[in-house]
Amino acid sequence: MDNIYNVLLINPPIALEVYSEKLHDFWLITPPYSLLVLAASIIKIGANVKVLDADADMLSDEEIVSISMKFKPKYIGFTVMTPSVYLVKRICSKIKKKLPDVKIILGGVHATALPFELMNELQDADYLIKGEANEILTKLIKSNDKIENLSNIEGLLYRNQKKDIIANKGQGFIDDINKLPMPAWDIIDLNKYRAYRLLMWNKQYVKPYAPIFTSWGCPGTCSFCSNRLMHGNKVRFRDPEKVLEEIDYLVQKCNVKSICIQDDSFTIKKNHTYEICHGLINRKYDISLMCQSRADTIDEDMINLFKKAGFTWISFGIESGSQKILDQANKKLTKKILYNTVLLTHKSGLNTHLNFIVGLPGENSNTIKETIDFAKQLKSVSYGFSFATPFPGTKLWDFAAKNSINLTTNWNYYDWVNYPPQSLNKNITSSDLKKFRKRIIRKVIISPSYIFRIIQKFGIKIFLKFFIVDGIKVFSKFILK
Ligand code: B12
Ligand code: SF4
Repeated sequence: MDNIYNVLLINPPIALEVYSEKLHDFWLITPPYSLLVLAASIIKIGANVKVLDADADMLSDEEIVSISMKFKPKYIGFTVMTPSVYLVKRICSKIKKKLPDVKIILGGVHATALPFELMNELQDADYLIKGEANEILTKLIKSNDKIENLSNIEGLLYRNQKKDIIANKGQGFIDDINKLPMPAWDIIDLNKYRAYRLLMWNKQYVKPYAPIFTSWGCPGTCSFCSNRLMHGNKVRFRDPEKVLEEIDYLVQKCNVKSICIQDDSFTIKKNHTYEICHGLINRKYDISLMCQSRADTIDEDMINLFKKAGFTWISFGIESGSQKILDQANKKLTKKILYNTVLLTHKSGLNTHLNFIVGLPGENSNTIKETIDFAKQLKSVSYGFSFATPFPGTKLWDFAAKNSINLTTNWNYYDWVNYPPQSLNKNITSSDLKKFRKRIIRKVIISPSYIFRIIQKFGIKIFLKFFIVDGIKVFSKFILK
């Protein structure tokens, strides 16, 4: 490419708005992986890229504008999730006032789910890219913003001279993810990223922290999940050699101490998982590893291999203690499988983090009781209880429309942390849902058996530090209010 364009990719400062400064110190701070993957692709064609992690750096709008002005970008890209729509809108408008010629590009999950609506809502945005954006962004940067070039780029939305929104057909989807370069780890400082302190109480392994992906996509069809919309059902695997090379880079060059394999399920293709685990065993790195798995794709041999390879945690989506709700959510898993897998994981000495969802269609006080009983039976040391949130593009969103459930159009509410939940069950109110969640937490976590388990496993010092000091902060701000 002849011109070297400055491209600024911004991760919006969500944490500051949602969790506040006080709790920022406590939360997971994860590198903006999506932006680093995009950065690597456009660096290859000569772009001069800066990734501004306004989230990790807790930047104010003014600081973001000032950094943008200094960098003099031709393009500024934002990743947009549903609850960050208004935040991105506000920042775009402030940037455009100071830099009227800059071209603003939107991408990410919400941009893919409701592209036309988002371009309408964010009048300061010039472009929007649907789906996996690497190739499309490369074409856009090469297009020189000429309309005749733009009209040929599939998956792109832009504005014509009359400012009408033009939506090209298609959506970005990368068939061979092995062709992508390694994320541009060298353009950020990994020292500022760290794993959830609650999961990594051994200080030595908290940071630097990095997520990696060994595959994109998930064959699952769960009603509450946005991943299918973004990455499709066809799972694409990275060559294990490339994955191990990336881990080598992160450990040897960036001194990373904690890695989360963030695939939707790291265990769906046995050979792939085994090859990576054997590579890790040979390397003997002193790091902490965790991954996410679907309970029906992992067995005792694999769990034992994880243990040998240095994994300390596996995260499972359990969702509910009611088989009826699991079936209705299209989880395609039985409670028996979930129970046996979690048990096997604990037997091997690995810890589990178990995710549950409160308020899925079919929820009532009986199913809540089933969830409480099941969560207790599973005897984990870490649980997450979020509210069922009907994100655009999910089957829950369609369910609400089909059942005439009025959903709010305020995107801030599509966040299971800070706002009252929306009910998907006609006879249950938002305040019932909050009560249900409190009940679950009280019975499962603030219970003598849980406290005993934690002290037995991690000792009284860890219990006091993480579960009393930090726990009270989190509980009082979000969970019990
Ligand atoms: C890591 C992660 C986070 C991290 C950091 C996210 C970040 N900014 O990097 C944290 C913990 C902060 C987070 C928070 C939340 N998350 Co989250 N998260 C993820 C996760 C697990 C991985 C993201 C990732 O790196 N993917 C890998 C990359 C390669 O894919 P990608 O992100 O889709 O990026 C590609 C495209 O989207 C596009 N793209 C992305 N950004 C941009 C920007 C531009 C300019 C362009 C052109 C293109 C583009 O190109 C990329 C490369 O091809 C995904 C699940 C998943 N598997 O993707 C959920 C996911 C994105 N999160 C989700 C949710 C629900 C949330 C929360 C709402 C949870 C909550 N608290 O209620 C919050 C939202 C915070 C907020 N207020 O905006 C949903 C999205 C729902 C939605 N419609 O918004 C997902 C899809 C999970 C799911 N199974 O449904 N999340
Ligand atoms: S919830 Fe997990 S298993 Fe279900 S579709 Fe999403 S990523 Fe796949």
